[in-house]
Amino acid sequence: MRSPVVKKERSPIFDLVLRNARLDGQAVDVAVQDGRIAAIGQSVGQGRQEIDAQGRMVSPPLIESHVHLDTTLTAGEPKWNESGTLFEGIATWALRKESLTEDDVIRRATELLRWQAAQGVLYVRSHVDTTDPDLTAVKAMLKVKENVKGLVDLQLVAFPQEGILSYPRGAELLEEALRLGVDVVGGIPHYELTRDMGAESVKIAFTLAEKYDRPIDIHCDETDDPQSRFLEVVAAETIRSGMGRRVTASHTTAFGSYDDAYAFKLMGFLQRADLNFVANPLVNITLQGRMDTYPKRRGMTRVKELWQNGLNVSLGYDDVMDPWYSLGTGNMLQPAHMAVHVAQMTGRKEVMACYDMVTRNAARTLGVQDRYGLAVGRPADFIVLDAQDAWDVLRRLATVTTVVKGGRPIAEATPPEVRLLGERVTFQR
Ligand code: 17E
Ligand code: FE2
Repeated sequence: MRSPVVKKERSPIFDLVLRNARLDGQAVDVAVQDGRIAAIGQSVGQGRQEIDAQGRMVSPPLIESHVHLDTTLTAGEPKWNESGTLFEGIATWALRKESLTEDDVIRRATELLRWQAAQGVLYVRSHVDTTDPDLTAVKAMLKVKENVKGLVDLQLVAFPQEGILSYPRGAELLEEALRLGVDVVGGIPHYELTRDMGAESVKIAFTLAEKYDRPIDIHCDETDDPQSRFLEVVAAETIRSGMGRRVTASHTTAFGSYDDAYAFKLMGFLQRADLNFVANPLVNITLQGRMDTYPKRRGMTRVKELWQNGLNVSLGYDDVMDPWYSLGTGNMLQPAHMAVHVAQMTGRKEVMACYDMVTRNAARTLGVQDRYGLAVGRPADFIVLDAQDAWDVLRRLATVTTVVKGGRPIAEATPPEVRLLGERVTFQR
């Protein structure tokens, strides 16, 4: 493979120039100086280093809004999740946790972060299980966060997998994780032993968020049970606290099972709260619907309707090769592609919106929108994709051919070349 990175000698004025890229249908060059975007336009000056985008699309990096890096790369350990349910996943992870060490977590999480960075995923929000008396995964992930600085912008959520009130000292462990430096407060109200404990657990999460001045990201109503109504409690607490965009409700799959009268009323409250939503279509299409025969529910929140009602929705992979999902690569185009199908967002603008859900909407969820995006003065973090536009990216699950982080090329890839009976075929895969 011939590298698209070309060294230039003549009086360079920029550290790096990306030539002949496509942005909103226009051919542009992107110039980088001192790790920031210095110019975007036609025929900008020379760069010490130049990359030929060959007319391909340039985009801000992909963002992973919701993944579990402490559990990644453990599928089959110590056993496989045979039923495919959320609950067997939690029970399997509880077994794997017994032998957890910091080195084990650091090795696996770092490996996945490298896969992500190589595929242009440069911002990641990871949940980390706090229901462990030793907080082994928390301590390990805080080290990983330090280690990957400069490569991936990693946020950690203190996630009480076995409950805040239903696990021994669950609330204390959650608070200790925040004291140790975990960025975001989590919760799992639908898995608390009773409805009252679920509602109380949401209030505890908000109290901690206010005390430590941290955002919130709650695993909320991840069930097909239409009676699971903790999202309304999260909305009420968001309105009371005024935390708005600093609050995220993840999964909310029960919203896909609520009756329309309730869902319609709730949508108005959600708009008042103006919180963020994260859907995990790859994983929830497999975890949910498991107690249904037929018709079988899709087990995803109302992504299209949330988007149509002006709420911020982004997407997560959730799991890569762990007790909940044994497949996966970390490529964020896959959940976006699955969202198009599960949410039936097949209209032209709808497909484009699904790309936003793994880029700029996700920047809002993570609260990084002031340093994200292709604009002069922003950090020089961007990717080139083997595609014309966002629609084309999702149609073909396009290859990310170049990844630039902080003004430095950190990864490159060649799109697959398809041959038929020794001849080169004319379509692009
Ligand atoms: N834990 C949980 O409660 N739900 C999930 N989807 C995963 C872990 C992956
Ligand atoms: Fe999750």
